[in-house]
Amino acid sequence: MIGARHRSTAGPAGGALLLLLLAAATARAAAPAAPLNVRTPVGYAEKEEEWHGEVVHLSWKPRAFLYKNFLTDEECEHIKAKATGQLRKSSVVDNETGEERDSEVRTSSGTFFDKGADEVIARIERRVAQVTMLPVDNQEGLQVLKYVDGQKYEPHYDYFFDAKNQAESEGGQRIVTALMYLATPEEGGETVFPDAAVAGPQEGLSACARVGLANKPYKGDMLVFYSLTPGGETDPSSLHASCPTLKGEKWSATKWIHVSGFRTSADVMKAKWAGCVDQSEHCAAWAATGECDRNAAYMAASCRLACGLCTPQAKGEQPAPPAPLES
Ligand SMILES: O=C(O)CCC(=O)C(=O)O
Repeated sequence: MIGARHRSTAGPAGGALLLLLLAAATARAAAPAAPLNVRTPVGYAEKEEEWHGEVVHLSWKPRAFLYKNFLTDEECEHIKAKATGQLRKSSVVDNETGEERDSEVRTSSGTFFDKGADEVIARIERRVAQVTMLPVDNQEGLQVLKYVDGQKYEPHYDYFFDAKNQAESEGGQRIVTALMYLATPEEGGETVFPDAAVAGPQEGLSACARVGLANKPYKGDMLVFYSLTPGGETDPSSLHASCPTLKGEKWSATKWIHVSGFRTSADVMKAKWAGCVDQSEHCAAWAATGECDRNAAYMAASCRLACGLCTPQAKGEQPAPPAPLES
């Protein structure tokens, strides 16, 4: 109705305005799109932990970016060594039940590490949070995968179809995947988006990767892509696969990031740590700079774990009594 009233009162001046607007829209439509595959240096690097380096914008559909040399050689080797010995055949999530099950769609082997499993992993998690601009709280634990001898993961989405995995305590839907490469396979192993709107450069790709947009794994690089559109809808163009690793080894470490805190709600944490929890992800950093003494009352209420005022206990056990506070 509002639109109809506008049209009937437009008159000659309104018509001229309409023509101007149309001309402007046409000019905008004709403007060249920003080029893809350009390496852009980003980052601040003012603090020791801040990452700076080159980011390559790969595509808008899906929204995909490549962070060059995101991990150091030592970090890649550390994760592989830690995972070796606990690798198991990878499973998939059943779209209806949300339960894990075996499938020939995915033939790699892999393992998971809890968040903050060690200092190296915790540092990488903070770096991933920095560049994705989403808190560590929203990340799942680190998934490590190894592919050899033609192993692959056929096209799939990282967003969930079942209700269980989108529950509030699970952080809701997955929004971003941060896929870090821990090795450079000699042949194959590309991450491919068969339904991407643009095709990237094809040189050096295996046959599987010549459909849609592909990224060739290089040790240390991180591929970041979005499962949700900026409007919060699931994005079907994020369909992706790991092409068969034909020669050499492919290793990857994945961070799936949710729209809100993953298994960090107060209830879940309380059950896990029997009340011995930090209320803020900054507690450890505050404690390290002396806030437990300087700001004792606040820290005793909000950062009991980081200030060492209690001991985490398994569910059902009694937490240790808090140490007396210095005034
Ligand atoms: O390893 C890859 O390139 C893709 C891995 C993947 O699709 C996944 O773990 O969801």
